[in-house]
Amino acid sequence: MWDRLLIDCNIATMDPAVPAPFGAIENGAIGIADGRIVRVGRRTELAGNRAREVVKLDGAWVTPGLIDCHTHLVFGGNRSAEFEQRLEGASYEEIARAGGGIVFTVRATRAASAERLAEAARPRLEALMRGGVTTVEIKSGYGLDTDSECAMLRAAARLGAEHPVRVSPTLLALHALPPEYRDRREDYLHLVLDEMIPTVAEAGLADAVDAFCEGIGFTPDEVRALFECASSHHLRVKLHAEQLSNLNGAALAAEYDALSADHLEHADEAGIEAMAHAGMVAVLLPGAFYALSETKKPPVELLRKHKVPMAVATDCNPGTSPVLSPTLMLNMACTLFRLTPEEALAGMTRNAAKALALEDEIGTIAPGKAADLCVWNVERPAELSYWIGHPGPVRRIVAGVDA
Ligand code: DI6
Ligand code: FE
Repeated sequence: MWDRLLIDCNIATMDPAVPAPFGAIENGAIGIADGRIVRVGRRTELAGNRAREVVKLDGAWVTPGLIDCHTHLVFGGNRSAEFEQRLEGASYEEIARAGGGIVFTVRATRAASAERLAEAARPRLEALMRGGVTTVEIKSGYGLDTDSECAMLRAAARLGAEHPVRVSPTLLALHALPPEYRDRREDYLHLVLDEMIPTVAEAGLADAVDAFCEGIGFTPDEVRALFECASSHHLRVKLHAEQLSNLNGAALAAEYDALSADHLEHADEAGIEAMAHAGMVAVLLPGAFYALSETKKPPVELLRKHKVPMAVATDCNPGTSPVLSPTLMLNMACTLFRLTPEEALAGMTRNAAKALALEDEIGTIAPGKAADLCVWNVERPAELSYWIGHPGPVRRIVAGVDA
């Protein structure tokens, strides 16, 4: 006897084993037991199975719950003043070099406790959830000392414990050089390698380690040292690469079996080939591209050619992507980067799961996966990216339970 049987629905399984676009099964049904999908198919194929509860969905579309695989959701304060400066002509890089930007948020973040950080992030998380998010990656990176980074990661864990959402925490150790290390770059690197990573690994506060490989961030050599250390502590790695310039970060990440390289506007074919060989995911972040009025687009054609899976995420952060709508990112991935609606949805489901090493658990509607689902009042799945910020599902199900 199953716990739940969802009927009277169309299903965008996003499962490549289902041959239709979106892995669609029309007039389908989903059987759920113990928080997992036990069976999915046409209604007629599931007839005869009994469940404690039969849920009629009035012809709605069911998709996997959305997975936002790149966010900086936890931070203190906000950067609306910097937004105004940029409107007056200052560039993101100029503001960063003048001691604003990320470092501005570092000051506000260090001033807050883990509890206050979670409180500030809660409305943002709730907005993402209303938009259909059932799993969210959350990076640290605005603490930049061991205690403050740990406070950020504890805030992320607390959010996951308090809400029906899965949280995947990432230590973004090399985000910006903290002001107190201005003339001592190497000392900061040593703090990260000798203290921050071991502490975070020991406490089990993060699943992965990330860095910002950029002229205004960290050099490939510094990132290499970080990745060596992370790997020795059995933490996976990922990289902000090729966002504002090309430092060959994608290829570097590939050498360390990274989960993903993210942004990639300036990536070249060699980098993408390296990603393909390493089985990495390309995480596209149209919110940051839009907010910075960038013109160079990520090389989507090359990613398709080399069959690198593309994920799409909000990059929710106070500086370059104050985005609170996952469905807006589906739309922007299509309008700005020319993804198809099917590619965009795969980017926030199946491929986003792979970017978090959770592809065995979530990301498609298939037997054995967790029953994390969204139920949408749409006529066709392409509608999810057609609306410029669809308001979200009518029902969100996490581990089989309405959430
Ligand atoms: N790339 C980004 O888009 C964000 N961090 C990063 O490494 C921006 C973070 C910020 O400006 O606060
Ligand atoms: Fe980011």
